[in-house]
Amino acid sequence: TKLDDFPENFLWGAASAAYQIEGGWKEDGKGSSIWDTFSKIPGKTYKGTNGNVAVDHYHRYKEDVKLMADMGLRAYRFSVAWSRILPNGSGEINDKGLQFYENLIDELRKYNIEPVLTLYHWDIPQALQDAYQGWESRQAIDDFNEYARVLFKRFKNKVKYWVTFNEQNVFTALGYRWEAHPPNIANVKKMFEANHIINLANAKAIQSFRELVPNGRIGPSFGYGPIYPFDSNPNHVLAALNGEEFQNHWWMDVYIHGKYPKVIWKQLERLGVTPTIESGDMELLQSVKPDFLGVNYYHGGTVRANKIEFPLKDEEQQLDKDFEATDPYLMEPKEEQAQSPEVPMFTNVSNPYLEKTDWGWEIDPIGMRIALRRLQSRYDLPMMITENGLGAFDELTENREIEDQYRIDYLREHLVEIQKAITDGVDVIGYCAWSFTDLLSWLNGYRKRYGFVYIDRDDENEKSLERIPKKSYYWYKNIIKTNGKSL
Ligand code: GCO
Repeated sequence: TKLDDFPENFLWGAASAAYQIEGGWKEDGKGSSIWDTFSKIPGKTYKGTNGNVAVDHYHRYKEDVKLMADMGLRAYRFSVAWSRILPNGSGEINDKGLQFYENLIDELRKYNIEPVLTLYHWDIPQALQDAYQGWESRQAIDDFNEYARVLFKRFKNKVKYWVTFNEQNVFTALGYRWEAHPPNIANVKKMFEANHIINLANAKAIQSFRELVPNGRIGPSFGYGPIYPFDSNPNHVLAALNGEEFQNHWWMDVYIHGKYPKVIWKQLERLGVTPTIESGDMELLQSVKPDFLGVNYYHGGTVRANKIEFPLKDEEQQLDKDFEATDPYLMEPKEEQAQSPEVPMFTNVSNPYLEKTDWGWEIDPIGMRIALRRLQSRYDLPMMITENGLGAFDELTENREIEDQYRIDYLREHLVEIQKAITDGVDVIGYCAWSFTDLLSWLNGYRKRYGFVYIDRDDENEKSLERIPKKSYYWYKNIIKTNGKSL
């Protein structure tokens, strides 16, 4: 089949997050966030790296936006640091913080780059964590709403696209289950409670948005990956259905339909970890619907039936071992519970058909098309790819260039699958590659690079922080210029 062209106003973009690029962590009245605290706990991040300086975007945003403009970028997704706007989380507004984002937005608009503003990219103010344990308390719903309303009012005429929460599935799992992100907790019950509270915060902020920004577009960005069965054994197919509902629809159904999937709800009931539903909660969740779905796509997952009832065959042992470190949340009870109702719904394995990145992430461009197709069928909303990209060890050549052909290949293969999905009939409105410049990887320091623009710094030294466009920068520039025809 001949492929359809990308839509005329397709938002060719790139993305970032405040903590990963800004630096200026105490500048102009900014308060601390939970990441400012957590990254300083010994052993939590690679070589103790943190975002105190990051890539100094706070001071160099004009230079960065100029590079975007020279590239022809049509959209730039960034996040606002809540603790710049409300240093104590609520109450006093810090105008200098607002001014920074206003300057950034004005600079983008000067070059006709559409700002895509993320309200929450993982950095709740430390003051709210101290006051009431952050997302564990319902007070966070009102405080988040207050923060969102400040931004809605200030930027309603300058920003059309808004993202509420970035990868709620990722930050709640890593933060409340795996002690890998702040608030550094390992408690499944708390994870589900916090999730529910964040769902309510999401809905309430969207209510405010309808009132204050009637012509804007808002939606969450979800870290989505399609779940595949290990093979056509119906037991594995059923496990994949469980995985898909548990790892994806548990969140997305709430965003779009205001309800939790019944099958997973019953499983959580059996485990005694359902969140507390108060009267009015479900009505609030059902009262709003996003305008679009932000999809962060890196890879999917492959699962098999649980290994207690369906023991592994010899040849499956290695696939299983690869994933031992990342068992899916609570779906893997201890062996002694095997006879209880807590039979795991699925077991993650690695996919024998897929190559991996330097960081062990599966490379699966077709999964992008499958993702878009599944989400279009289930939710029927326009979609924006709000993240997709390759983390790699980029090395400067003698001429101080970056020959990142591997990144070009990766992005091109994913974009071709997006074009195929569009040809299939999926409504995709934009693509924000992750990321524009290199930035701080939350747990992996500065050596895991994603950007179109190299930053001269490493984990120990800030060095010159010079910006050096990579080969992929010029490649993407041409893709944008031809509206994808040169793919
Ligand atoms: C990393 C991650 C991030 C995420 C992003 C999620 O290495 O730290 O890949 O960069 O992609 O922050 O929204």
